[in-house]
Amino acid sequence: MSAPKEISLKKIANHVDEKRLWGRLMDLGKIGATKNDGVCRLALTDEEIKARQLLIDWAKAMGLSVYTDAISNLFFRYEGLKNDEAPVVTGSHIDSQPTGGKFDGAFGVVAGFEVIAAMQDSGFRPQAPLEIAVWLNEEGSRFSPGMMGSEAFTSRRSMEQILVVEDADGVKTEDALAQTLASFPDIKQRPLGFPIKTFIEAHIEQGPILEAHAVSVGVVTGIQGSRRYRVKVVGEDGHAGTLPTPQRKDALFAAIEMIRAMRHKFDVEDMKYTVGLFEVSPNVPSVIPSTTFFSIDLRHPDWQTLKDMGDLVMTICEQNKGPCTVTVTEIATSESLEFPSEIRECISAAADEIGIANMPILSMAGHDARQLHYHCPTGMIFSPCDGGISHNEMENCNPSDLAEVTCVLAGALAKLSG
Ligand code: HGY
Ligand code: MN
Ligand code: MN
Repeated sequence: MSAPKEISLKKIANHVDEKRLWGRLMDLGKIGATKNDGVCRLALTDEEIKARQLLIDWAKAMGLSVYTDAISNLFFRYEGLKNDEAPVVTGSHIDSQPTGGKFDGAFGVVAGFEVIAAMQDSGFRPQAPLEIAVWLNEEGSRFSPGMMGSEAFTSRRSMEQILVVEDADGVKTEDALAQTLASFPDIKQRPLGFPIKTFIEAHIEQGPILEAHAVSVGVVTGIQGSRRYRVKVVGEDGHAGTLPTPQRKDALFAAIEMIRAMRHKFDVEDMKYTVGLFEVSPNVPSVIPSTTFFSIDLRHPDWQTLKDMGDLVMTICEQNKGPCTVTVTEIATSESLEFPSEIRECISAAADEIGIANMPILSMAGHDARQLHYHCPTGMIFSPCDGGISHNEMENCNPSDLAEVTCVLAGALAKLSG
């Protein structure tokens, strides 16, 4: 199939098929579907293996070659006219939160398939090869912290550090990973960290801004910083009825004081403070809790503010520990970042050329693009989602918004692939 000399981005975009895009999203959403119309497809589970197989079937039907790597990232390759060049890559993740939606991550992967299908239908063959990446465990809801696939690929976290991580049942990442890789013995493995020309991730905004502006395409300027902690408070088990209050070492009440004190301290503009994971032991009605373990997720667009505030976590926990002991561990630190202006301009120019309204927007959520940013020129394109709702089974999108983002993605990838 030879590429015509010149092809307009509009011609590729005109071959983006909204129904095919939506149909694939719904088919993928059936894998791990919950009764509340959401998705629970945790990393390295049987559901995710089924989802991988679905993508591989799509890829083979489209004549794409399939690759993986030591961390089980998946890559689907559309050959270009110059295959010795580094590929232009798009994609995202297919793992979800336990009460996730059908679009977080999945849209970026399915949009990649739609872009290649539209290029094939329009007769466009890119200069550099084009690949769809599926990064392992972006969410980190089973094996934490997340972004394991993109961090291992970019060497921002070592395989050794990743493989020892255990889930709540004590299953090691190493063992779950081996099981997933063994499910696809015929897929060729490539080394981690191969050169990439450009990476563009399409994703839902997971916030209310695009919807509020009635704009269907967000050209992402960057990603706000985040700091993630785990706090362990240790007191002493005791009898709920007999132990006098002054003698108690109540790890639950100490944790509550810490969490409240931080909530007060972090109540500043644009700061996002979340305690999402909370464990109590022995977690029975008539025993004073001896141990609590909880997460802190702290985010802010301004890195200095986040640095200053995050540095107070340890002090505030110490100040509120009472008769207990407390251990604070920072498990992930991600500085605020700005995507290169030439990538952002390429995306908005593609949108303008195709005739789709777009606006700049900062990402409040974390994405694999954060890691790729340190590996190659990287950018993101956002779609609105209903009410900005995400990490929630109610997550929903408008098919035409997703199609418009996919048109812009196709245009940008065509331009970037030369
Ligand atoms: O937490 C995040 O920002 C991402 O959605 N996992
Ligand atoms: Mn995501
Ligand atoms: Mn998410």
